[in-house]
Amino acid sequence: MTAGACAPHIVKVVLVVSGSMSPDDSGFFGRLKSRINRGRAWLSGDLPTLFSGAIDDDTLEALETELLLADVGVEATRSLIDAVERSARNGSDGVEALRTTIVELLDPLAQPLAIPTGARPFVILAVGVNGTGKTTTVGKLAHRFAAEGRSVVIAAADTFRAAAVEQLAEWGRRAGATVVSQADRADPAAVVHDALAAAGARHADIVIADTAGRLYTDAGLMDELAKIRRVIARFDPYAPHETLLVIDASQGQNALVQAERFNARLGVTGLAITKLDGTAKGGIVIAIARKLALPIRFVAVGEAIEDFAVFSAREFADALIGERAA
Ligand SMILES: Nc1nc2c(ncn2[C@@H]2O[C@H](COP(=O)(O)OP(=O)(O)OP(=O)(O)O)[C@@H](O)[C@H]2O)c(=O)[nH]1
Ligand SMILES: [Mg+2]
Repeated sequence: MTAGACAPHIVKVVLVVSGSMSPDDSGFFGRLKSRINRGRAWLSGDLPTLFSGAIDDDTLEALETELLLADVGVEATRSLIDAVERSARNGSDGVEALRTTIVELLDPLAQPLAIPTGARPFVILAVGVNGTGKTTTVGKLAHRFAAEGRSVVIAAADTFRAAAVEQLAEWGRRAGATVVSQADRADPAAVVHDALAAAGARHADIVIADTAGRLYTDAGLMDELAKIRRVIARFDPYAPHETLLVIDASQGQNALVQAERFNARLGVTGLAITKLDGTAKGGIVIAIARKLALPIRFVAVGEAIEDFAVFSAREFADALIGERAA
């Protein structure tokens, strides 16, 4: 690495906040519904037919197959089937039993990311395997926070991909956030260090660090994340305040394994679940909730700012199952 590679490069962009910046989350869940499995919602499409007659063993078996195909996972599928079976015995509505059980499972984990006034800057570290949507999520988050009137510094700590810096510079421009970067192949921990120093000098509210995608099996790259965390902790022993794992819902059971492994190594404090559009595997959200009690902070159904929302258990269940009949 040349000496010049370590020189910090700070892109300062003027903050422009307009009223349209804050995404409408209720509209978002409408989009989620229309986009899951490209409009052929994995449950709502088939439920009316499935539950049109008496709920018998065949119905339950068909539902079980649907749930497993949607990557709900064996354990969560079992508890959902049990709930529907119980409701059938009581003569109540199977679809509503399914909805209630899904909401009961997800609701405790629908914990929005709270930014306390005490922690300044509040530090968010975005991690995950390659291509899950980390950089996009960091950009959307910066946009969201800026729209709320907070000052944001983005640390472009993916120094492997030159395009990541450009991607973030563009998001930074749109969000009115400061983007701190260094030359290609620079030490990501040094970029985060510079970003924290810049945030301190500017009294910024939030620092969001983007990191390169990595497999949890790559010990060297996982150590690199540990180093980034140590650098952050030198600024504030309680930071990072949020270790946000970004997972791609369309990867199904693989996403669950990623969550398990990253959590074991880093202590994940929140999840952003992306690419719920165009996947038949939206059930992975339920499997993750059942297996790992990790807060689900955000969900995404596309690349645009408005395709990003705070997770809501009720809205999610409605998107999967369809609205309650009037
Ligand atoms: N359909 C869809 N595409 C998304 C979503 N979120 C991100 N993408 C796209 O997925 C691709 C990868 O997104 P990035 O944000 O670059 O992913 P990343 O995790 O930063 O990738 P690496 O840094 O290479 O590990 C891009 O084309 C994004 O536009 C989403 O919710 N839905
Ligand atoms: Mg990236």
